[in-house]
Amino acid sequence: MPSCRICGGVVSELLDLGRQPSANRFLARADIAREFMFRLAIGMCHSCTMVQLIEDVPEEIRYHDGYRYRASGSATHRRHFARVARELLATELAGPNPFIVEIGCNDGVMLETIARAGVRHLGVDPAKEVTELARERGVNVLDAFFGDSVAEGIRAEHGSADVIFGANTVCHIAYQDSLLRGVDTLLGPDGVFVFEEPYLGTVISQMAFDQIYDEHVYYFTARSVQQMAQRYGFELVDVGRSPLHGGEIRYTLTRPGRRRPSPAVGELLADERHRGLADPVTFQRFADAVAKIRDDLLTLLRDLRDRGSTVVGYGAPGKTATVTNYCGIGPELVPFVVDSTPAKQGLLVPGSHLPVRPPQAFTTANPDYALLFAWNHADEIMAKEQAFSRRGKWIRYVPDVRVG
Ligand code: DWN
Ligand code: ZN
Repeated sequence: MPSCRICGGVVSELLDLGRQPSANRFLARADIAREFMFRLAIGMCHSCTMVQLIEDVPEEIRYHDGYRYRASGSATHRRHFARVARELLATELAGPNPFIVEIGCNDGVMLETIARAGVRHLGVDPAKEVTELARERGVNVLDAFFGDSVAEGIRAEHGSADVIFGANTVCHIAYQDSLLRGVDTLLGPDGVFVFEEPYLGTVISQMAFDQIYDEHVYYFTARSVQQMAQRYGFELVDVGRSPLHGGEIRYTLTRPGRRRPSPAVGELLADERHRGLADPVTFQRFADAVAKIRDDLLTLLRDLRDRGSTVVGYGAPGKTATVTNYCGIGPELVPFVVDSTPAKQGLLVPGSHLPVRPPQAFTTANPDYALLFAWNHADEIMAKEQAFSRRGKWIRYVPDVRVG
């Protein structure tokens, strides 16, 4: 039985999604022969309830210079992170000469607003292609994996931080010990560590099994985050909801006793107990529902193929790798997928090798059906693709398979 990365406890397996690639490692056809694959499965720790990958993928494979994800790739995200930045400027960064550090700043979609306000800031991210974009936005960036030694360097140069922020980053980092020691080193006595991440509660309620992939080492709940915080000398004092990625939770940690915990913490913990988010039975039901989605989606796509209908994939998020490799969806069922990210176009979806093309190819192909992989951006995409919606049909698979 694997042991927990956080507390060393025993981890029991909950769900196996089979052989899978690194989800955002889009590749050229010439690189298929040496493509990295691993067993994508999750388990829960009996002691601290942290849900985590059974096998993890080395950081260097996941976050390399050619990392393809652009956090500012949608108007929804740009608006959200500008709002987050304004909130921080009006609260935690309202004091004298404030300093904020963002772990995993990607292309600077959040720090851009902080920089424009003239506030001291530093983004830390190992993926050079995206940090270049951040610099072009006037953001100060350090090309590195955040951890305790990097934190010491930042503190020596800039002093302590009032805010350490992370978005869709903290649950991506296997070595939580070094990360939280780094936060301890860098954070000022009254500072806050704020991070918003995919929420296990949403993954379960929305059957969003495609949120499970190599980059997501941990699947946080308020309970597992609270336990982890206590282990490293912090206190969970607030939780909030974020609409991104189908519904995320924003956690606020401080040093113990520095802030009165918000009632929202107790309410979310109670809700999690009520929903059985640490109960293996919940996950057995989830695993059964995920298997049904696979069967229903495959049956539908095969029927459409046999009827001569055309299907094109819409959006190539990291989630696409999980669903296409788990279901065995290849180019014979979905000839290609379109995505607005230039860095992904002309490459193949990892593992299933669906070709990725620019959005115009969608209009040119004029398909009968569009399989919506970027379901968390449905509103923005529906607004864009009204012409298609009038004559074509959308296929969705989260929380169940439906056409409409
Ligand atoms: O956790 C993570 C979250 C933050 O983002 C990272 N590990 C990786 C990434 O996950 P993802 O790839 O699932 O993210 P998105 O935001 O769901 O990706 C959406 C994709 O859809 C992008 O590749 C852009 C594309 N897209 C598009 O082609 N047309 C998006 C919109 C809005 C569009 O109109
Ligand atoms: Zn544990």
